[in-house]
Amino acid sequence: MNIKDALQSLGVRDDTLSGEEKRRLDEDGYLILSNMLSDAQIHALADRLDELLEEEGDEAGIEVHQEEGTARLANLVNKGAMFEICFTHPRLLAAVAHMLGPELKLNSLNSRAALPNAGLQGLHSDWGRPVAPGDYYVCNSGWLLDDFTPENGATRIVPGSHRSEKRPQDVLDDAVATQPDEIQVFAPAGSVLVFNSHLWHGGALNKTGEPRRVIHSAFCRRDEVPQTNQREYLSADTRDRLSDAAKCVLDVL
Ligand SMILES: O=C(O)CCC(=O)C(=O)O
Repeated sequence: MNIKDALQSLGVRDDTLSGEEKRRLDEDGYLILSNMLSDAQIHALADRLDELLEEEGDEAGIEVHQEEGTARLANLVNKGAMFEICFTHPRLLAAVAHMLGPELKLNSLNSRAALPNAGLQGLHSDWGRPVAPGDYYVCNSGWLLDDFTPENGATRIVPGSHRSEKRPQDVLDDAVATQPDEIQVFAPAGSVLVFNSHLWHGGALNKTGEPRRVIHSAFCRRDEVPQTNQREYLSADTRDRLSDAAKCVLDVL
């Protein structure tokens, strides 16, 4: 099975996203997909993340990245069937295919909770160099397990900045400072923020007493080295459970 057949088999069609949604991805570099998770799914995912954080302790997130002031986990592909939706949902994959083209694969599947009074990051793009508009290599999505609010560190972005041919880490004197044209993305739990990873973005300060939790499923072009290479990481249990189409998205078929 090739990736185009896999996307078809997972339900991705030319009209899975509306023309307006595609336009927003092109121009603004992000889109909010509403009602992607039921309450039961949100609770199952959040409970599993709590369990994994407890089990993994100081090692949590170590496969990819650990970050002070956050609780991170990585390689969620292999840590529960409930995470499968984050790399097989047709609306998500349609958005990714619109940004990267159909020759895509999963880059990594991680979670990040901004802890109380922490979580502020510098604005960044997730690629090692500036790119020309339309020539995109990576995109990302945040599966909200908590409402994103003005208080709890909702992701900040600069709309349209994926077309600037500049990376914030190269051109800003202080990438942590609030930029005049930045906004924060507010949406209820169960929504997905899908965005071009060349868009200037970053975590914001969580001013509440509760963690702000999100799962990031990130994608890259199929010919790039992924952040978490499932050819090395995929467990026998996960391989046995996944459909061929899902395995194709992981590039392990
Ligand atoms: O969790 C967020 O709001 C954004 C996280 C992010 O951009 C990152 O970890 O690189």
